[in-house]
Amino acid sequence: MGTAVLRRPAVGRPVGLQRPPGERTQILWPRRTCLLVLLLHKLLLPTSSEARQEIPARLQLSYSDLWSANSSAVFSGNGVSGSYQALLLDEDRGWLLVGGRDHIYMLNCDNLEQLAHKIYWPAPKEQVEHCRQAGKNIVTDCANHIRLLQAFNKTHVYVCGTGAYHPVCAYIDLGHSTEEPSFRLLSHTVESGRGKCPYSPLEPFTARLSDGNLYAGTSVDFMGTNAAIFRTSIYGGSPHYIRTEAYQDHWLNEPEFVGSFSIPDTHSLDDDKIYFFFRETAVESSQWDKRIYSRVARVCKNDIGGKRSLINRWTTFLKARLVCSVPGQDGWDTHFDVLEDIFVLETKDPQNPVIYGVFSTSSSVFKGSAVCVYSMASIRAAFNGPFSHKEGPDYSWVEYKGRIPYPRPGTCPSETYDPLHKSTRDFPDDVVSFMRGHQLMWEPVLPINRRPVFMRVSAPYSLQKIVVDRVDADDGQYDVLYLGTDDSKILKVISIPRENWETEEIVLEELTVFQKLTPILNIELSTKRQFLYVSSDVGVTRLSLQRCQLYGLACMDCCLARDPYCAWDGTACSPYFPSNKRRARRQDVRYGDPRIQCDLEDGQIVEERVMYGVEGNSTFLECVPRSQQTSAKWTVQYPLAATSRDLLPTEGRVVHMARGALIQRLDPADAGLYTCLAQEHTFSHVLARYRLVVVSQQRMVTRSSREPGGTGAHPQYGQKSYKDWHLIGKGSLGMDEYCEQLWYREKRRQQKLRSLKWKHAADSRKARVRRHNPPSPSPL
Ligand SMILES: *[C@@H]1O[C@H](CO)[C@@H](O)[C@H](O)[C@H]1NC(C)=O
Ligand SMILES: *[C@@H]1O[C@H](CO)[C@@H](O)[C@H](O)[C@H]1NC(C)=O
Ligand SMILES: CC(=O)N[C@H]1CO[C@H](CO)[C@@H](O)[C@@H]1O
Repeated sequence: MGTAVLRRPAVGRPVGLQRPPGERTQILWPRRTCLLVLLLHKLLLPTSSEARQEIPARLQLSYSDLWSANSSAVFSGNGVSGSYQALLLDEDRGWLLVGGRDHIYMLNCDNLEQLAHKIYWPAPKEQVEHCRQAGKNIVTDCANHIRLLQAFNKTHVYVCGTGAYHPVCAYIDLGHSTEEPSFRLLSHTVESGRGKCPYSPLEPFTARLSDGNLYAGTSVDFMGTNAAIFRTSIYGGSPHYIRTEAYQDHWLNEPEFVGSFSIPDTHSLDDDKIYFFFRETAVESSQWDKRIYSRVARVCKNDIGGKRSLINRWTTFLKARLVCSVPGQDGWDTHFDVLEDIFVLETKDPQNPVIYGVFSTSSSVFKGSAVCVYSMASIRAAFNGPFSHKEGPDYSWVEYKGRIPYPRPGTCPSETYDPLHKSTRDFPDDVVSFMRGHQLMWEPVLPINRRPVFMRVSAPYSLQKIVVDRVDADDGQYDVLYLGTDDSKILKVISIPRENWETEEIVLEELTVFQKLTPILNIELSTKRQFLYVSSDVGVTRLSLQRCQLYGLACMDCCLARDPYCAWDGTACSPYFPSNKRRARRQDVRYGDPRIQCDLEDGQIVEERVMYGVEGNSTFLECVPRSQQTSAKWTVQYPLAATSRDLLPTEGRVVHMARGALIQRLDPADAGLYTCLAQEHTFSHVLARYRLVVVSQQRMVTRSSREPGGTGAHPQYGQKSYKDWHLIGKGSLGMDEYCEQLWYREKRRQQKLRSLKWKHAADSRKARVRRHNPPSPSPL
C-alpha cells in the first residue's frame, strides 16, 4: 500500500507515466520495497546534526505501580458495558459523563468508583435482530454504542448512539441541582441519528454542536461508503441539512474523520468557521498508488447552501493537505500521513489556538508515530493560497492559475462587507460552478519548525490520542503532551526548544493505565482538578497529572526529573503551583541542572560499603540508577596509586550490567575504592561507593588462624560469603540468569554482612581475647 517516504511534490506528475492497474503488483512491489528499505536505512541512520536516539521514559510505571502509588482510580462498570468512547467533562459541577455500550454513566470526578447515576439505553429488539440478519456480530456490533455526548445547554446534554446500525439521538435532562442531578433520558426526544452519528461502532467519527447545529463527519449508510460532512439543525422540526456532495472523490474520498472544532476567523461573527480534521485517500497522488493523506477542511457557519447545482450542498467547503514529515537529505522526507487524533490548545487569543496532531504511517514496512504542531496562521495561509485544479479525468492535479471569481470561493458571506452577498444563496453562478470543482488547495499546511515535536519510530506501540496541558513553570511555559497508545499507555512528554529550530524531547513518564493491554479510546483533561480521565474498552481511569514524590527524596532527583509540575520545596519534591511564589521553590525544566538549583552538600554523602571477594572468584558491585535516562560510570582508585582515579575498564574481566558491575576472576590487585557515578544530561553524581577487599585463595583454603593483615579482611566474612560464590563456574546458567541470581544473593549477603559488622564491632573485645582460639567454621 502506501509508502512512508516520497519526494515532494508528489502532485502534478504527468499522467502518461502511470501503468495500467493490472500490472502493478508483480512489477512494482519488489523494487519499491527494496528501495524503501534502502531509504529507511539512510533516513534512520543518525546524521551528524540529528542523532535522534529514542530516549526511554524517565519514569516507567506499570499498572500495579500506579495503583500502589495511589495515583489512579478506575471505573469499570462491572464489565456490563465496555467500549467507553464518549466522554463529557463538566468541570464546574464535577461530573464526568461516560458513554459505553448500551449505557451512559454519570460519575463523580473526584470519586470514579462511586457510581452516581446510569442510563440504560439499548437498541430496540427488532433492530438488533435486523443487525444480526445483516451479518453483523450480535455482541460487538448490534448494540447501541454511545458515540456522542455534547453539552446542549446548562440543563441538557445531546447524546447519540449507533442503535445497532440504526443511529439514534436524544436529550438527557440533568436538572438544575448540582447535588441531586436528575440524569434522565428524555424518551420523547429520541430522533434519527442519520448524518449525526455513524452506523458502525468502529467507524472513525467526529461531531461538534455549535449554536444549535450539529456538525458531523460521518457516513449515512449501513456499509459506511456514503460519508460526508453534515450540518443538521437539532432544534427539532425541519430535518434540514447541508452536506458535502456524495460519491464525488474530489469532495471527499473514503474519509475517516478525526476531529472538528469551531474557531472564529476574525472579530466578525459572519466569519466564524468550523474546521474538520480527517484522513482520506488522496486524489492528487497517482492512481496506482492508493495513498492516504491527512486534511484540514473548513466551512462557514453561515453557509446555507447554494443555488442550482449546490442546493443543500456546502458552498464554502475547502480542504488542504496537513503534512507531518521529517526533512531528510536531498529532499527525501519521511512522511507520517495518517492523522490519528487532533487537539486544539486554546490560547488567550480565541482566533489562534495551537493545533496538535498525532500521526502514524500508512506503510507496512515502516511503522512510526509523530506529533506535529500547526498554527492557525499557516492553516489560513493555505486556504488563502492557490487552488488545485484538474482539467479532466486524464489530467493530473496542478496549481490553478486562471481567474478566481468574486467573491473569492471559501469566503463567508457578510452583509456588512458586501450587501449584494447576504447569504451563500446570493453567490454568483461562476462562484457556484468554481466551487463544484475546486475544494482542494494547492499548498499544504506545514508544521511549526517543519518537523514533528515528538516521534517514536522503534516503539512497540503506536500513538492514538493526544491531550495537551499548557503549564507555567519557574523558567517559562511548557506544553505537556499526554499521548495515549494502542497498548494502554499514557506518555507524558515535553518538548523543549533548542537552538536552530531543534527541540529536545523528554518523556517524563510512561504509565500503563489499564491492566489489560487495549487501545486508549479517549482522554479528557481537567486543569481545575489536575486530573486526566482516560477511557478504553475496559474502563475509565482517573490519573493525577503529577507524581512528584516518586522522583526521589533529594533536591537533585527532583531537579533532574525536569517535570514542570514538580519542584523542590526545601524538604520534598512536591507539586509546583506558580502562584505560591512566596516559598523558595527549586525547579529547572529547561536544563535540569541540580548544580544551580540544589545545595549539593546535602544528601550527597554516599556511604562507603566494604565488599569482600575471594581471589579467583567473581564479585558484583551493585549500582542501580534511579532513571532510565541515567547512565552509570565506574571509577576505581587503587590503594598504591592513592591519588589517581581510573575509569573501570569496560572489557576483559569487567562486565558492565544494568544493575552494576561484575568483576570476574578477582586478583589481589583489584582491591581498591570503586565509585559508581550516575550521569544525566551534563550532571554526574555518586550513586555508590565500595571498598573492595580481595581475600586470597590461600587464606580461604587453609582457613588461616592468623588475624588478616593490612587489608582489613576477616576470615569469618570470607567463610560466610564462600557459600555465595559456589554458584560461579556453573556454566549452565545464562549470563542474565546468573547475574540475576547473583544480584539477589549479593543483596542478601550485603544485609548479612552489615549485621555481622555490627556484631563484630560489639564483639571485638572478646574476639581479641579469643585470638588464638578461632571459632569453628560455620557449616556451608
Ligand atoms: C489515596 O488517595 C485517597 C484520595 O485521594 C486518600 O484519601 C488516601 O489517603 C490515599 N492513600 C494513600 C496511601 O496515600
Ligand atoms: C435546554 O434545552 C432543552 C431542550 O431543547 C429545553 O427543553 C430546556 O428548556 C433548555 N434549558 C435551558 C436552561 O435553556
Ligand atoms: C569460579 C571460581 O573460581 N570459583 C572458586 C571460588 O572459590 C572457591 C574457593 O576458593 C573455589 O573452590 C572455586 O573454584
